[in-house]
Amino acid sequence: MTATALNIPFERIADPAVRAVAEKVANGHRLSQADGVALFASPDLTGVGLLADAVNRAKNGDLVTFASNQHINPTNICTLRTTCVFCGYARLPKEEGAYRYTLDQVLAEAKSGNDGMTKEFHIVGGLDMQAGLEYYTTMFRALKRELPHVHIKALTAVEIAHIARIEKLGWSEVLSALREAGLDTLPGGGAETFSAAVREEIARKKLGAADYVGVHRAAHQLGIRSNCTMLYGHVESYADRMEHLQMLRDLQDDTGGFLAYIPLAYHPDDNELGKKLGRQGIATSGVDDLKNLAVGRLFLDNFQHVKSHWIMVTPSISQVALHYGVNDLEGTVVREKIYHAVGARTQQRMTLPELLALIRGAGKVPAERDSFYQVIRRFDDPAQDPVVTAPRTLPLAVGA
Ligand code: V47
Ligand code: SF4
Repeated sequence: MTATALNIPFERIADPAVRAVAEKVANGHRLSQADGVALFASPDLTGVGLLADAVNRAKNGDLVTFASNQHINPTNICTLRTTCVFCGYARLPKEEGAYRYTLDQVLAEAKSGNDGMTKEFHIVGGLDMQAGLEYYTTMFRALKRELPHVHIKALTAVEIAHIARIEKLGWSEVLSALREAGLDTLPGGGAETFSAAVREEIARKKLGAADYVGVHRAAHQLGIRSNCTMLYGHVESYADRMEHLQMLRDLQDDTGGFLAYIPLAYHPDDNELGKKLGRQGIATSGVDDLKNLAVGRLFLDNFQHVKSHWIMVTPSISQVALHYGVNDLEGTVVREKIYHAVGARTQQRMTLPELLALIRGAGKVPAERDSFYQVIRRFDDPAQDPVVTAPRTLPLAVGA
């Protein structure tokens, strides 16, 4: 990627607290958790953004990448349905709307996708007692047989631990068996916010922070790369966010196995937590979305890539985020369900021309990447863009 020298515009940073953090960055010092809290607390959003932008430009230049990916959610049946109070996607086995795809349904969805453009399947779902190791190994083998060119990014750390528990196997055994069947990388979901007190309130019974990190460490040790996330904008404090980022940075120091960091904006509709907080219809603010991306970029100095999830924060905020430290956008997606079950009003897919227009509108250069963030093709010249005729938006399809 086209990196440049670090060039921080100190004169345009108004808040002395942000300027103090900028000094540390300029001198090559790592940020502390207190620095991160100061950035979150600062009213100088522009200053925080300028700093994050300078750091991102030094790492990634003007290039903004995206993947031709396709989300598949094979089951919404989940044993944690009543205790993950922020989730609107999960169902109990006999509840209305519960579904578990057969292998044929997974293959049909995989092939129905993206006019043959899909290069990555992003497969996540619920903790379903009937979806154990064989369900997923059979699925991955079939996907690789039918669509061998497509990368499989599948199963959060929480799902890996669930499969290990029901099969009475260790995490590494499960990961090895899945890799043998075709798993390429792990997505970053399931992290939520690591603080034990926050987890108790929003995700009681879910895999704890140390085990989330442990599963990713086990994957990295096997050579399986992964992403990581943080769910923000619910009951957590700034200090909770920084404790979370510290754990991610520490693991990255140890293994270098994370590909990207993706902050996930909490959506309050159609879930218990949203009702309890009186937040129905009130999503995270654009300011907080940008701050989370920028602080992630600044604190996670050992990450190359920070991704904005346009489905969760809207395409417009994702576009602006390209000036707040972000160098990667969630890709084409095709048919999103998890956030559309909790109030996301964004479209469920993005076509290539829409992604190109979004990135160019921010004055950046779009590039399609593979799942390991290697650039496949740059789109420097709009006159050379391929002609794409895919429809703009698919019908909303939550559940099966
Ligand atoms: O862990 C659930 C989140 C995640 C809500 O690795 C919610 O590239 C907001 O794994 N409001 C799963 N978020 C999604 C996931 C993911 C997404 C994008 C990119 C990547 C990647 C991974 O969805 C869950 C949870 O944090 N989620 N409910 C909600 N109400
Ligand atoms: Fe299940 Fe994941 Fe929803 Fe929790 S967030 S209820 S683990 S699907």
